[in-house]
Amino acid sequence: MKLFYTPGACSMAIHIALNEAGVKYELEKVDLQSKKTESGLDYLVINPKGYVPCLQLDNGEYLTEVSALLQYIADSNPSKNLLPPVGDLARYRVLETANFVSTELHKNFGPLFNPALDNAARKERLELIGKRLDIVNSQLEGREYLVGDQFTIADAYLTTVLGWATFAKLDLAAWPNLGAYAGRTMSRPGVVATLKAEGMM
Ligand SMILES: N[C@@H](CCC(=O)N[C@@H](CS)C(=O)NCC(=O)O)C(=O)O
Repeated sequence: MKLFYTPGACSMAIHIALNEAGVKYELEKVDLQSKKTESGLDYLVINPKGYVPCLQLDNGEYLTEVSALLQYIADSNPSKNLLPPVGDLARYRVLETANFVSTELHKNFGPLFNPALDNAARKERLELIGKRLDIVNSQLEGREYLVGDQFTIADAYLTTVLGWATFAKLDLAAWPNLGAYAGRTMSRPGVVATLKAEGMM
């Protein structure tokens, strides 16, 4: 498998899941401005959507979309318990949370990376993200991870998105459970290996 990624972007969730699953993979960096990969390939030929992540599977096919890729990696490595089995209610709790991270957090952070965003729009966006973080902070009350005591694909995704808080000048101290959680997930060997490989630490 080969992961097409951009350091620190949402593709990091896939990178974390691959490391947590303990599978072998290659990495190829994508420049999102030029749409070229580090080996000089035209990324738009690989993934016409133009964004990361994209995973080249062992059969040569390309698979995209964070949520689909996370499930693919978890279901291909069931012994790592990154996603409970079909039929187990806990599976749908993990998917419920991963979807929340995708649509309510990831997508709301996106515009903050646009330097043209004016201050009023930025403030409004940060307030909305804050309300969503209130929900996650409550979900983490008395828990190690988002769904119980097991690190899952939802945690791989949230860990990635929380990494954007510093850039967005969002102080996680306002959400004590989240701050403690970020400290826990960021010190997992699979996450540390990911951060190092992406040059983020
Ligand atoms: N729907 C996509 C969204 C992925 C996405 O937002 N990727 C961002 C990085 S976090 C990106 O590559 N943006 C560059 C672009 O859209 O050109 C998914 O879930 O995988």
